[in-house]
Amino acid sequence: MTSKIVVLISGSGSNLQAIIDAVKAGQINGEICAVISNRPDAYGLTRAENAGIETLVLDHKAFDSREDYDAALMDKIDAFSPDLVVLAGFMRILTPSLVQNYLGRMLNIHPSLLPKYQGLNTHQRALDAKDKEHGVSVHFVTEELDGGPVVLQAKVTIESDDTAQTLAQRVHQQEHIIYPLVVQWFCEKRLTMETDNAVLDGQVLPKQGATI
Ligand code: NHR
Ligand code: GAR
Repeated sequence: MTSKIVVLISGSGSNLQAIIDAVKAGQINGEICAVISNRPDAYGLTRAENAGIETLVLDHKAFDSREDYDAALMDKIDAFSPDLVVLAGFMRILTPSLVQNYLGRMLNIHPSLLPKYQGLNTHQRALDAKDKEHGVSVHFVTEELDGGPVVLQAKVTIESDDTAQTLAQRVHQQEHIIYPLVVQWFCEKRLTMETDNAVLDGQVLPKQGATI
């Protein structure tokens, strides 16, 4: 059975593109049935249109509260009855009721080696802390922001002349490798979330996720 995927974005959508390409290449046994953006000007919408994928904009500015916004968002997502919801640079914190509704079938990519640097401005924070390495994590979404079980991480060595921009660029290259791979595992039914653990091929994954 082909898995149905809904992708949520806010911006450029380069991770969305990597997943589109992996579906097209037959690497992912899934179908992206819709791309939803909270920002009307997100370039990822154009990427989706170019790939012939249905797009929807649900602008958070048109809603009075997060609860109202998320209720509307849940309606839009549920209309596609997806097996998997993928956050790909989606920049709105989600309410507990929305997260509960998709528990175990919602993934996020976060640009840090979680549990380090939850939240925003991760590249600058890694530089400010004089870290030697940085990276990216794919995790299941739970109510705790960037706190759900990690599935896979990729590391990037920090160079002495790195800026937040140069570092972000190298992290992005890794993102485009690991996110399609994790989506592939999920669609192959090899990956599940069980009581706050990520499980791959029947094995509970360690806190830092799988090793590839
Ligand atoms: N929601 C829950 N409940 N749990 C997670 O793990 C989530 C989530 C929603 C989004 C992505 C996340 C990231 O990878 C994500 C994970 C946005 C913010 C944020 O502060 C923080 C983390 C993430 C996404 N957003 C501001 C807000 O008020 C808005 C910022 C903006 O619009 O630019 O929602 O880092
Ligand atoms: C990615 O670097 C992703 O890790 C990050 O936003 C970028 C989106 O890029 N996500 C977050 O910071 C979530 N808060 P993209 O739109 O080109 O995929």
